[in-house]
Amino acid sequence: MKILHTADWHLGKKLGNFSRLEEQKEVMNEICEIAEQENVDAVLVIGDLYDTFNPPTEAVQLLYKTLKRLTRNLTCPVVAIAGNHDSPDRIDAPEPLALECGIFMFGYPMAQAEKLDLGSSSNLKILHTDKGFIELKLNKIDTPLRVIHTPYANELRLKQYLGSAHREENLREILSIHWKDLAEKYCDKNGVNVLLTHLFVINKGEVEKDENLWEEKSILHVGGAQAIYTEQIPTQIDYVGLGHLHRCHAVSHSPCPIVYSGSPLMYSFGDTADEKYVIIIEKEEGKPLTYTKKLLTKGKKLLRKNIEGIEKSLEWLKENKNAIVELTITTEDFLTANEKQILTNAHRNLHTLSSYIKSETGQNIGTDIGKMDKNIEELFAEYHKIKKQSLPSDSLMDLFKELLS
Ligand SMILES: [Mn+2]
Repeated sequence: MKILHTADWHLGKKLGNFSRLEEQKEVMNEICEIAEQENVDAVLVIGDLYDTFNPPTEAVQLLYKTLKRLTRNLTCPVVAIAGNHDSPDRIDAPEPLALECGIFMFGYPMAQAEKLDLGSSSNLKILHTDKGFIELKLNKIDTPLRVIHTPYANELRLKQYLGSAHREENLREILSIHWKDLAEKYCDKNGVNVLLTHLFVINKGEVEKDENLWEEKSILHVGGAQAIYTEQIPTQIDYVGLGHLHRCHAVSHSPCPIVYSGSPLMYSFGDTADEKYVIIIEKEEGKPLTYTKKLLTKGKKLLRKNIEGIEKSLEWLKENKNAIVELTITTEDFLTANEKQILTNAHRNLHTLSSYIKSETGQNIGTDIGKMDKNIEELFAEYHKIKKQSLPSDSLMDLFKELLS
């Protein structure tokens, strides 16, 4: 059995004024080509299908077109779940049409697919469904694919869906029990068992050692759901497919591979992973499951750069003309309108241009456009102080962070 795992497509994403739709079309095409070349038996898309709750029509069409193409005429089922950027209702809405095509879309954590007959023209069959679970008979293989699916929901909602809103236990325990129940009921050695979720999953032992995690954590964890530990994964599971973090990496290989495929394109200047991948999972009977990363080659790089002086900046812009750029120039004096014009004209995808003024002693005496050395939370606090003559309260700051995440 061969399965393709991808996530965090963020269709409809814009970066300032830059639409990423053309790049997204190219990379969607590339993902379809890989699925066709590899002749995969199923595809998993693990959340953040769209970038916003209300995506543009073009993004919706690109999603439907891509999912439909991935099913290769009812021979390759696609399971897609909602991420924190998706409106669960919007993900659920196409269900009646999607099901007929072999596309299983789950917007809510306890969603259960209708157990319909896909007709005699396809070997694809739904063997079992339950709340948060589906078992499929694939086109060419007798071994069934079991999928435990837990789309994103914030902590409170996730607890509500799992029927435990009033209980004191933390989300971790409640999810563990939910997963364990499903795994014990449906997942034995006679099938391939995968668990899909769009949550923040960490290996408790590793987290202090991994510096990259801290940045991601501060962005993604706040206001969302509690981090899930790898030790909560039921032992029956052969592979955990994750979405949420945009860097392709395995969180752990115990009790099975627990893997973030990452996004197919670079979506933020803070994204330190400039190589993007999809994952191909392989499970042969009687052998342990393996997986490989397949490089994606489409889309622009996002580069954040500090350079001293205009000439060097122009040179660097020329060398990196295909990237989308956030440039800070250190200069002796504020940039003139003319200099700004020259720099802006030198690059098609100059997303942010700011300057950093250096005094003779080398000290910063002011910044020009935007205060790029401050983070957005500090800027928000300053803005609030100017508008309301006071610093924002903790609860307002929390709300602001949740919106950011
Ligand atoms: Mn995402």
